[in-house]
Amino acid sequence: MEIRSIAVDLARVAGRSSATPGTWSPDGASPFGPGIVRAGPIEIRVDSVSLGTGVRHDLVLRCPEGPGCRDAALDRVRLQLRSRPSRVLEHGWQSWSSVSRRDVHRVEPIRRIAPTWVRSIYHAAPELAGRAVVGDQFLLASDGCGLRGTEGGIAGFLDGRRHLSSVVASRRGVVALALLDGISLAPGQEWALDPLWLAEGDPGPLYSEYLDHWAAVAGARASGPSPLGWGSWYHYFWKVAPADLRANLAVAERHGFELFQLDDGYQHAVGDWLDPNPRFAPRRLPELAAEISGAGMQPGIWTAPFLASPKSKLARDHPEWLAGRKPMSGAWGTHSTRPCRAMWNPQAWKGWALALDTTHPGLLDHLRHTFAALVADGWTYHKIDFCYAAAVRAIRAADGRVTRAQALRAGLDAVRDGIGDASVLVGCGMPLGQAVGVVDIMRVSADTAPTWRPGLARLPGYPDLAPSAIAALQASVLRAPMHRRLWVNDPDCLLLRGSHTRLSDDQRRILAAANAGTGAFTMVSDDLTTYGTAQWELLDRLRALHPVADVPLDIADPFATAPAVTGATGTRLEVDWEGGPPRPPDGGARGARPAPPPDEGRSAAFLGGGRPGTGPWARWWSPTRPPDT
Ligand code: 9PG
Repeated sequence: MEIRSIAVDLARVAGRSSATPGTWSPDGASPFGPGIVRAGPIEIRVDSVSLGTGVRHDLVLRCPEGPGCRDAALDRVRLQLRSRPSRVLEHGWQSWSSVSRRDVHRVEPIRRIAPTWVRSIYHAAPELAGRAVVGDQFLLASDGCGLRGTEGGIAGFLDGRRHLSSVVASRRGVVALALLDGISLAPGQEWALDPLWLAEGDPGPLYSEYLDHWAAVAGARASGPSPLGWGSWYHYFWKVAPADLRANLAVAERHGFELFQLDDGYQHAVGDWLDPNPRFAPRRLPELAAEISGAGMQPGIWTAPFLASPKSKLARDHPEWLAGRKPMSGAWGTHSTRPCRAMWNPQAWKGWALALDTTHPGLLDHLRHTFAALVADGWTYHKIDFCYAAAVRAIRAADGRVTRAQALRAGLDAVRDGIGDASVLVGCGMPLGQAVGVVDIMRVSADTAPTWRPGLARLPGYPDLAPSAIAALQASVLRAPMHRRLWVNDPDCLLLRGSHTRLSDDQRRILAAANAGTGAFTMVSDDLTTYGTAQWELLDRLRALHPVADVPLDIADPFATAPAVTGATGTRLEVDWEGGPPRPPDGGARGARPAPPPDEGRSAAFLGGGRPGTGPWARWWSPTRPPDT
């Protein structure tokens, strides 16, 4: 892939009559290349250096001295690329967003009628939802690149600290967007974009190489812990009570769990993380943390640091910490009287939750103190959730001066400051680009559920995001190469229970194989007192093979119907979550090495369920026997 042309789009600014929307493009049709390009009054310095198989492009915007770009609000930088793929990986913005293989013309127009706040939580550029196939942060193409257009390729930003980014694919080609959110530059000011890496070749190897470069540039924390854990959410949900925790804690202790994580449901209101609700008040949270460490496990707690309920003490005492709602026109502006709504959760939270303004120094201080207090209470493992809220389009105190990416990163840095370097940070509902280098573990999928396919409660245009095993499985497999490159991948909890479930034995075995094959970060979220031999055997097996499974992973061909995920230790997962009719043996298996016969007897370790041709199936095996089996 190469850059063909560049343009800077300007935003409308409410109340600033001098600012006109429009586009600055370079004069004439000069070919794009390193050096200085002038677009309208702005200068863009381009440095291109070869990096591995591809080329790294660094672009620096500069506003010259003088009145030229005064009052101009920069909406986005648009880089038209020379490639025309027909099939790409639609890689969503945050943990829960869609990750799916798509033909570029399959745009899901129905997403346009999803409410604005829904589109805003799944996409970096919600206005493109239902209008184009987009890869946020990066786009992987199966074809359409190279001289003859037969090769695959990738266009990906190597960092996300400066701005959000989207790479748009259509029949007309590929456009990489740096989303600048209306920032303006002072005369003489320079502003660097996050570096962009462009490469052509086999999509599988390119995907891994891209992640290596991204991790290096962004300073990933990829060597953190991967404990065997228990979480409260997928069995007890928001009704979790201390008695449930105690019952599970006793069993978890007997079985040598390493982590015990309390999820949503203990707090009085979203936003007030140090105030428990009446169910928890008598036992107080610090006592609970002490009980968990007393049982030999790390105490983990869930929060949503960038959200607040309108009923919370935080929202009442500090209305100035709430982000404001953008006017419907989409114009940028600095005033709003209405708070920005970032989630509607009638069951768990009885209504709306509002987005917080992480450009506000007072809120950042509050976050540092709150998280330091939680650590002082004994919680050293933090699952921070709904983090996209700090980066939805909203009006923030520093509006016009920082991008949404910078606002989110400021919030994340405050949380990390509060918990310190030694605590474990897990991102959830988290935009990927801004979290690299801050989180140790990252949820890489939508929520799981004890049903294979999504139920009827599906959002139009987003059927694959409704809680289900398949929702978690698909994204976790397609994002497997991020494991131990950007962070430890969290493929969401493994639900092994035999009651209160619609998963069959076979489906649970498929999920266990997929857990092993996507890095083996294992959290269960069942009532452990109901576990029988089958559950404990499967869990013991996963635990035993953890050392060989928890390694950097590659996908031979991300576009294959049944992708093969291979580990540096020789492990191999083959999985087909849709489980269509049988295909010819090499159907879609371009680039894959021939598989050894996956029978249990001949491999040192084996997990699997289902059979090709009869529905969903998975098999995972390792050539080396785990040390303690
Ligand atoms: C707690 C849960 C669990 C879970 C998280 C996250 O769009 N939604 O309404 C929506 C609600 C909940 C949710 C995701 C989306 O789940 O992924 O593990 O912690 O919050 O509330």
